[in-house]
Amino acid sequence: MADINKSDYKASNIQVLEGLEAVRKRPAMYIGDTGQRGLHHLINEVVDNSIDEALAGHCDHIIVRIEENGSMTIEDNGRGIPVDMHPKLGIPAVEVVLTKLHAGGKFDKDTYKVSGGLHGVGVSCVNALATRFEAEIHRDGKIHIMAFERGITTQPLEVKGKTDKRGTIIRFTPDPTIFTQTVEFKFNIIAERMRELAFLNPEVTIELIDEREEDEDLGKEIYHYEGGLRDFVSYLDEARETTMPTPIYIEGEIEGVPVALAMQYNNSYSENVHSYVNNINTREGGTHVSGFRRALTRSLKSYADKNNIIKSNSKVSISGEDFREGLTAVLSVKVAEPQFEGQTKTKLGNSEVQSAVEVTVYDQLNEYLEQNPKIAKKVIEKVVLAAEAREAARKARQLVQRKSVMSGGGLPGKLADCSIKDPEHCEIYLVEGDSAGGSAKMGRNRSFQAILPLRGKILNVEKAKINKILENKEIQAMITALGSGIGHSEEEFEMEKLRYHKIIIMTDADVDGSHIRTLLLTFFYRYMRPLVEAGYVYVATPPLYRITAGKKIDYAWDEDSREKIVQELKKGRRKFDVSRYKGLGEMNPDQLWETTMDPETRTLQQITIESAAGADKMFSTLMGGDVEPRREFIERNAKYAKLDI
Ligand code: 0RA
Repeated sequence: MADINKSDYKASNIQVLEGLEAVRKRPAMYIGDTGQRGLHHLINEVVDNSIDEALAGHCDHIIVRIEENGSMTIEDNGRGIPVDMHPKLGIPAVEVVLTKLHAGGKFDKDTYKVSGGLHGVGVSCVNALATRFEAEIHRDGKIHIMAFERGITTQPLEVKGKTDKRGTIIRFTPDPTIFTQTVEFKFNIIAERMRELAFLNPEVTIELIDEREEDEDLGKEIYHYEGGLRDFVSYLDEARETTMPTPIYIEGEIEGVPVALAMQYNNSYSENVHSYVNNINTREGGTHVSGFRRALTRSLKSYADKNNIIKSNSKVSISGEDFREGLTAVLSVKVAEPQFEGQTKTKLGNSEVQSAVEVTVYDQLNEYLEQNPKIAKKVIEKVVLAAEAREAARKARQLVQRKSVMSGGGLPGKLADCSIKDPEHCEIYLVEGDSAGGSAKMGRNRSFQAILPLRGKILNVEKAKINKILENKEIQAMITALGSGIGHSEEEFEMEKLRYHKIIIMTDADVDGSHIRTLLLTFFYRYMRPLVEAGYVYVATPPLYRITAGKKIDYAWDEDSREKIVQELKKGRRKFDVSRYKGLGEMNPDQLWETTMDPETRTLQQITIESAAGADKMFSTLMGGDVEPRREFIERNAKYAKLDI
């Protein structure tokens, strides 16, 4: 089909429209969902193309701008989308890229396309889901423009003047009839991804600008990290004390699989290994992660054996996880045709990648250990300590179990359990303090709501060892009440034994309350992460104010809504009284039920892990030992009242 006549052209055009129509009909199938996550996915879809240009060595600057009117502009200095005629379809290549499904990537196969990504559907989907979409291409000395509305061409490709620049500018306005929940772009959500991309691609500079923000300093961030993965690891460990002066860096390529890794040990007790395939966060791990783990274990073990570091009289047996306690690592591989598996399609399946990573890491880590004997010794001593603590924890865990068996039925005395037993319909409120616990017990619906009062502050789990954590009374009560056990692995954490599918943290709306909430969230994140991943953890939101006018009672959750209610009452010339709730304990059982516990009227905030790296960062900053980064973090994020973890 070398020659395409007019009717063929039309035919291919109709096909194109049908393709994008499918995207508009079932958007969630293409971008995951049509909520906040899907909305922000549109930006990633465009930026991924600019990053592809960078990976191919043609782009080093990307500007992402949230416009004052809420539209998005993404500008890069890549080659520009090709504008010449597509040999087969007889329409400009740019039109193919912007209107044909799955044509988003490159035409050549040499580059590692990001198109295998979470959804990887290409820019055409963004076009389909935008009320307006414009492409401005600077290429071959000319400015070319083309525009669309909901995927339909409204301005065919035309030349609009000369340029001495090169690159692509995409502007789009998300369609509110598709994104019915929200079309508001959130600076923080975009910032997290752009920072991550800048760490993973040290050759690029990414500017993020929020034109809606009046204060110019607050509305602009520039991400550029020459140290790449090393900088990423240092950033993640910013609030931690590290065991080595700089992260270990390993890089190589085996059988066409480029591997890069930065790692370092710190004095915390948790493992933080983040992995990426073609810039996509593989949260469920996969072959690249198992390759890394095997290399780490083998290399450290053989070094310890060779140098007689592990005392022959040491009775503890060291397991794989001991080598990863207090380890922060970022592993990034590029795979030409990635196979993604798992529940969220974020687990790499390609078997050839395991050995590529294992060989690269094993060889270079051995070399590092030989050259840095002092650090090597420190690391191995740490591993032995981890093994000993794990052994102690196992004993403590047995003790908790035995205790719960001895106390008959196994449930903690303070727990007011619900009467039905089907976990799917059961909720447990973790309530701060005995007095609030009392109100909650009286106010609840006892058929499906259980109450566990927690006294005072629980341990700061970021700083404590697992055996200490398990000795803590409040933690023990929580573990026995929930029934699932603790830990990350399947045999340790038993989801099927979980007794409630809603775990609701209910604390006072004050500083202490938020401290306790963060402590609990840290505990869940570190030791019961499957709960957070399953979306079972919630935070209750009690009101801040009660406004009484005669028999009428209103509640307000913030200053603005209080002001609104007060103004209304003033207009109606009614007498009223505003009182501020100092704590949950001040609410009577009915009020607590009505505002905070009744499924019909309450608002629960579901805790999600939006980005594993971001969440980890937040936890270490909020909970870690260093005061300065914590103060900075809170100041930086103060304007975003809600912390998304
Ligand atoms: C198709 C082919 C080529 C580049 C692009 C698309 C491209 C798309 C976007 C979207 C945003 N920025 C972009 N930059 C490039 C290859 C270009 C060539 O071979 O000259």
